[in-house]
Amino acid sequence: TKAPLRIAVSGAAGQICYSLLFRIAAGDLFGADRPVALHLLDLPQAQNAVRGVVMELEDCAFPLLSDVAVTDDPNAAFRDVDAALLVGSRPRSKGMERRDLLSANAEIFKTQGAALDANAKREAKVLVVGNPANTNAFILAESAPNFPRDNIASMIRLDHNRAQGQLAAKAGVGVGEIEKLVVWGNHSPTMFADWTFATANGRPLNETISDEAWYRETLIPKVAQRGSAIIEARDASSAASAANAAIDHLRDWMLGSDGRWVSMGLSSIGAYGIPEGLYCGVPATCTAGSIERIEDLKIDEFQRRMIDRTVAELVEERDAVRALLA
Ligand code: NAX
Repeated sequence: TKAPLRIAVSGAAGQICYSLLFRIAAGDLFGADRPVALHLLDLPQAQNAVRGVVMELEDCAFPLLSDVAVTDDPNAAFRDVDAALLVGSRPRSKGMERRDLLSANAEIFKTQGAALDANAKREAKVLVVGNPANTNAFILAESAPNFPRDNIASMIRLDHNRAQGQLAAKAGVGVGEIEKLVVWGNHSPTMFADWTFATANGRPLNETISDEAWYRETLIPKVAQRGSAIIEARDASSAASAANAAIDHLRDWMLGSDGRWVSMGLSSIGAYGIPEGLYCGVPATCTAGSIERIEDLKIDEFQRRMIDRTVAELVEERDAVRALLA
């Protein structure tokens, strides 16, 4: 049998991980012939709860799960891992200002960046899920100067999958038939779900659906506000779908996307007027472990306006956090 892939997962006691860890252990990430080992990271006060999750993992008797380690030390968690899913972050509590939220998370991702730099293999793939995901990924990268920036990404895949589901339903096709969809920008209500290049069975989607008003006034805001709609309905934020998106993102990245476009929060190289180094949702394809950015798309005036708006928000977050870290 093959050697296990080692995966660090932070926020292990939280609700996303209550779905994510079991799916990884079941083989949904790397397939049924690849054993996995989990390094579970959470805060000192959550260690007991993590041990409960480990008992349940044991009780599943997953044949692929080779071992599980539990720690509150990011240095131990990131040692020798092939991938890391950074799900844990500080949620907004009652009365907390946006500034306090940014600064609490900046501290977390600064510490984890230093630990990543000191301990992880340079080829490890790191996906930031915890919010504010784009800016947390930015801080992580800034705090890990010797770790390749392109091996850090932030998650916008849940928004991509949400848009894909809505578009398939509207077009009356299977979700798998939708291609070349892009979600640009911040994982926040300013995100831009863009159907301009999208196709259904190879045919342009804006011709198949042919309803510009629906696209602008229903689809785009619906995708942007889907997270709030789920909180409203469930009294808890999306968890199983977030875990699923994290698996989709990491699997495509490590095993390849088979030529399909995916949306990923990547460190900008300056394309589309996105400032260099900013973590921003953009289109890409992947082949086993490497990302190819799609950088030559022709952007129309509406796209320009929508991209500029979400990028402006990211720049504002970055500048606020830079000031806090200085
Ligand atoms: P929970 O509050 O259920 O769990 C978070 C866990 O993280 C807790 O166990 C907590 O102790 C732990 N944690 C906090 N600080 C930590 C640290 N410094 N090191 C290690 N662990 C730490 O949240 P959950 O619903 O699981 O969501 C986790 C994060 O994902 C949140 O920030 C949430 O906003 C974010 N999301 C991001 C999404 C995206 O698309 N990028 C979508 C889903 C989700 O909203």
